[in-house]
Amino acid sequence: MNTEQQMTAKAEALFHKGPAALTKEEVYATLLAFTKEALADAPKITGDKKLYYISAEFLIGKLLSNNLINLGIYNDAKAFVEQAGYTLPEIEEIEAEPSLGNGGLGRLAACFLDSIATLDLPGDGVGLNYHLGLFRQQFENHRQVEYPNPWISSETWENRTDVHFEVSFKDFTVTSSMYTIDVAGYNQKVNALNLFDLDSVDDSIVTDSINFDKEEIKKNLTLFLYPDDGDEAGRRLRVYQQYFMVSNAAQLILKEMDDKGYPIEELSQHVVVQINDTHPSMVIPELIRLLTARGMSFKAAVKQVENTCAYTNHTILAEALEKWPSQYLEDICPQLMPIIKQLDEIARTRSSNPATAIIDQDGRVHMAHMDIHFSQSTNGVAAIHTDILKNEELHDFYELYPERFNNKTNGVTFRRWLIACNPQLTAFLDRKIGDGWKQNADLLEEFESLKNDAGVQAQLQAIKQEKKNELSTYIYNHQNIVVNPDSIYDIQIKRLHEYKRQQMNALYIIDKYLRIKNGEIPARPITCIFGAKAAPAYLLAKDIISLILTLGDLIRNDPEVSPYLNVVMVENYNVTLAEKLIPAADVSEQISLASKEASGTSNMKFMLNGAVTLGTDDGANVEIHELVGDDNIFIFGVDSDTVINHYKNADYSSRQIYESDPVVKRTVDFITDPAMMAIGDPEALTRVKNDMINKDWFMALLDLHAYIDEKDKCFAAYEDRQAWAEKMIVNISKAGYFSSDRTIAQYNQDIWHLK
Ligand code: 26R
Repeated sequence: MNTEQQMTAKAEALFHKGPAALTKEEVYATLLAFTKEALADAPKITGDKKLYYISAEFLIGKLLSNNLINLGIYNDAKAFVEQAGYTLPEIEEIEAEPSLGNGGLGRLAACFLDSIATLDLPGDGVGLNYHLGLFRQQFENHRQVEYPNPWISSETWENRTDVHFEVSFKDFTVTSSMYTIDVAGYNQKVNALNLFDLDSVDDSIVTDSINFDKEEIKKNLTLFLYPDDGDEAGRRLRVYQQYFMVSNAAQLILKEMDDKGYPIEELSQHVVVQINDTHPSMVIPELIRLLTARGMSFKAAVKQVENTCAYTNHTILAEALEKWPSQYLEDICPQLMPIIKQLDEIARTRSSNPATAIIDQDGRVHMAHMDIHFSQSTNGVAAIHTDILKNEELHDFYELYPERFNNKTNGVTFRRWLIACNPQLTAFLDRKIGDGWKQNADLLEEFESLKNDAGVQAQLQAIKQEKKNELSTYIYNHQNIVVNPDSIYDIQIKRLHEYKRQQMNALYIIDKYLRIKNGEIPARPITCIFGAKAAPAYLLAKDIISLILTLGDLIRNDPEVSPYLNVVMVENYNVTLAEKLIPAADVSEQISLASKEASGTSNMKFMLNGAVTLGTDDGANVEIHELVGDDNIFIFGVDSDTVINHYKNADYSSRQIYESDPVVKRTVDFITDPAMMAIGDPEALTRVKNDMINKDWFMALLDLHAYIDEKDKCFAAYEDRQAWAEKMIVNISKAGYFSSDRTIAQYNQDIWHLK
């Protein structure tokens, strides 16, 4: 029997009918069962040393297509589905997207698992099995409203295991359960993503929207990803989650050491722990605690753990650098405090600089400080970010441990972000340069030699058009908004945060609107597309969503402007939507305030799919800029040194810009124009405007002029269709560097040393 016949046989066994009689749901259930069995039968990746990638987030996205591709049975499944009278995209719609991440950090962890398995490296993910994950976003009256997002059903990729650990909190002890999702590499071998949970967690305690009793830990521990930390109870719940995660991780590590017969004295020879931002940092004292409980001396345990752990920093935003009051730890996991105090003493013997202490004078525990002192490696996620860590944010630590600091520029898996989401471009590349690039992404460079080939240019543009048509249909079907497929698709998709400056994009749109009203008609219609969730407690971020939704409505209802300009915010932006948006983009908006975006990863996905970046010299944009050259990217704005100096000197005044620059003034004032106030939420609009004038912490007004000019230049460049196609080709051909296979090879070479 060939694979397609085996799938048919599976359907017959499950549903007692032939393919033609199957419902969509039955086709999905058949493929899920078939693929899970194939995963269970696939060889496990093994080795003398194993990586544990501990992360509070794994934003894995839907798994069906990804698994079919990596197992090499995509075409068989496609034939099976078509025999049943459906298409694969229709079947994929049945699958619920696991919502186990917020954004970049979680999605990076998912790309990494794919590449770790693909490179045949033994490495498992360890995290939490959030029942409701990140909230589902709905728009109501031009506002974001949050709803629970239950994603676990009987039809799941998860396997419940018989692994259980006891985790003791101050007042009670719980027993965990481990669920495993198989992670297949492109070589058809598998690692695991291990997600811990608590059987007593009760989804029914969620009352209205996403509110729940934060005190009932046994019922709420793994309910949500990062519960709202706007209040004290929310912050404490986060500490409960983090300790639960790392205690399970540490116990799993030691159990697997035991199972393999390795003595714990050899921990660092057989285990490497990558700490993904500071959320898993307590794994350091927890491992030390467990090792000493088994008889190892404190000194030896510290040495083993220090040699085993490595830490990745993903942001320089002060509010994201976790500092837990020691009272929280005393109240939740008091067994760690004596260890953390001793680590603080050791740190103080290594440096007398109070800025590098673990426990500060206010009794707060600085998680990143503990990571840097007690691990082998601290890395940033793009060259400029690592430089800022070394020279500014973590400079005192860099002086203490220069050899520990290193850069690992992020990457993305091309299996999901090209092969799965853009089969048309994949097939075209295969025809033009062969398919070796799927194993060795650097081979995409060969595409560059075709950049002047008119036939290649035309075919590439035809593929882009097809993806734009698909997106336009999707948006119409789901949000009832008509998007002109002949317009330029300008896309900004990422979490809503002031530093990412969606508000500056909105100001461009206002400026364009006013110019069109004034008779300045663009050469071609423009569609500005946004996708973003705002943290439920982040009021200003929600207000910016409100601004964008209001603008969209205003413009669509203005017949003078709507033929030329459209503004669409897609609802409930997630991985699945990103897979539809990215292949359809002409322009990739990467406009963070220089120095603030550690790397960005959508910038890489867009480039790989032939979009041209409009951005600041920030994060990985800097490296994209270097690779594609000035002619194939649109860069604007003040540089990171200028920004850092403004902060140091505290000399930035948005009000000064607002009052002295008439273009800025009329754009900002329009936010509360009567026409806007009549449609939108007047309070939200007023707050956004007032913040821009009086605070503008991320300097949107400083860069607004440069942004408007560069964006207009970019849209004008689009009109030279041949030159634009060349830019697309150069971007695709230089994207190989941003394969997460490259990133993971570097982690392994410099930090992990597996095989
Ligand atoms: C502590 C809490 C408030 C918190 C803050 C920030 C929780 C989670 C975050 C997410 C941060 C750490 C994040 O997602 N950072 C992103 O990591 C990506 C992967 O490295 C980068 O590409 C991206 O630039 C960065 O913002």
